Amino acid sequence: MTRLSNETLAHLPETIAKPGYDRKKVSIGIVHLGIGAFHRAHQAAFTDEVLAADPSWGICGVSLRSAETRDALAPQDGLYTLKVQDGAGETLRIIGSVVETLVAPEDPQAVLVRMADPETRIVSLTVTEKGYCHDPATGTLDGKHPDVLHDLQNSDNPRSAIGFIVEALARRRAAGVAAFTLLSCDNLPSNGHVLKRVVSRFAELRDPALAAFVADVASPSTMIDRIVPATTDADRSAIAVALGVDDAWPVVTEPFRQWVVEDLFPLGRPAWEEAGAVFVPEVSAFETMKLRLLNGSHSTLAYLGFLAGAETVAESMALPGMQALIEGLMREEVSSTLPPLAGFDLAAYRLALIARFKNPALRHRTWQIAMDGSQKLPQRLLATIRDRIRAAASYDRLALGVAAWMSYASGFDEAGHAIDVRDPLAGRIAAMTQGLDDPEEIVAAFLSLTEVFADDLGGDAGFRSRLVDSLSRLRSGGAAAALSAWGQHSA
Ligand code: CS2
Repeated sequence: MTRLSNETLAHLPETIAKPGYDRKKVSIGIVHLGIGAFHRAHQAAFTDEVLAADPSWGICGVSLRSAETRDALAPQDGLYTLKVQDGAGETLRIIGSVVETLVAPEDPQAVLVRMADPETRIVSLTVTEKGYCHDPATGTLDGKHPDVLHDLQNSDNPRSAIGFIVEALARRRAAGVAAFTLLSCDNLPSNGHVLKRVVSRFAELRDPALAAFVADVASPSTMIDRIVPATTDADRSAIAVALGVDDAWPVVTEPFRQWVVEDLFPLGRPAWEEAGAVFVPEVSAFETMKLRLLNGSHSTLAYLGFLAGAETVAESMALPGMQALIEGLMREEVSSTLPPLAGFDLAAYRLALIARFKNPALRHRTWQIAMDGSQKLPQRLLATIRDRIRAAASYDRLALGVAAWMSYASGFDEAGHAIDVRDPLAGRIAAMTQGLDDPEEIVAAFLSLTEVFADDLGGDAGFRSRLVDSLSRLRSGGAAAALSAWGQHSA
């Protein structure tokens, strides 16, 4: 079958929405590092909707590792389908905002040239938590990270996002070009501050004069939200039927989307507000709410669901007791820890989250969310637990989520089969827990991971005993039984 491309675009069925601007007039104003499904379903879609007003904000999408996305999108002139679906129906839209795709390991110079180009005014990122080469418990640069060490030695040929950003800024400074705005779109608390902190520290390690230039770079924080499962072959086939042409890398997502951004863009920005983004002076309250309610629940239901045999989030939500557990976790344990958000209806937000998790049209795998737990848990569950301990309040559901992660990350499911654990600490965790059977010993081993728990939680006797209690329940009766006990408890 023919491929989706500029040429075939004109012949697609009428029902499919298409870019409302002339793609030939689009030039690059944004370099995006980490062009995965999330970026393409969220920021690239917002940008697509406002390019007609100003075509100078096209996107150059950079993959920092594999060539897969470029190989799929380049033959399609960067075009791809965005399929939005829930139980009520679906819509298809062709996104045209990505006009160039680069693969960093193949040609780091091409990426640096693009980033140093004066026309590039924003460098945005979705590189996941581990892409920041930081210590998740403190949010500071991990000076011993292999990519950091590599990029300090080879500043001309970096491999990490941080190395690329600092080298591109060095080249702009040398050429007398103003710094671009940095825009972290990852699920980190105060993501703009975290990014600025690691980039500044890296620059300091390179050269103090460069560090002074980097100190002035704008790095607004953002809260970005849309659930985007990995695309499957079944998605590709269904979309090819609807389009009448092949699309090698469509993206499938939910109707909901939210983007709250601090308005700090010295070199300008697209009019994203026209597509529904909200600009605010300070984003952290939104971010804390989203990370603790959405992502904290997501991780909890992913680990428990996976252990109980649920392949997807919707299946996990259907397990007896799960909905009661997640509702209770949000209402009883998380909500009181959130900073006030004037005029915001928290109860409605929680209700909407439950409906989003239950979206029957998305096959969002629990395994996908379970990835990189050591990087995710600090901001999703542990910061909330810290606040609850400080307030002398209970946190049994949150502790069950952390214990479920420990059980999962130890590497074996309830039938004794090996789990494909993807986590930067997977090797260390496996070595540390190998042969251990006693929940007390397993918990003690995990709590020694200071980059995850820091010294305070690692040494908290009450926290330790709750984890031991939850892990013992998970190991003796299984996750399904632990959940249905919660269901009865809350009924
Ligand atoms: C998920 C998030 O994979 C995960 O860890 O919790 O990607 C989640 O779907 C998004 O943050 C939703 O905005």
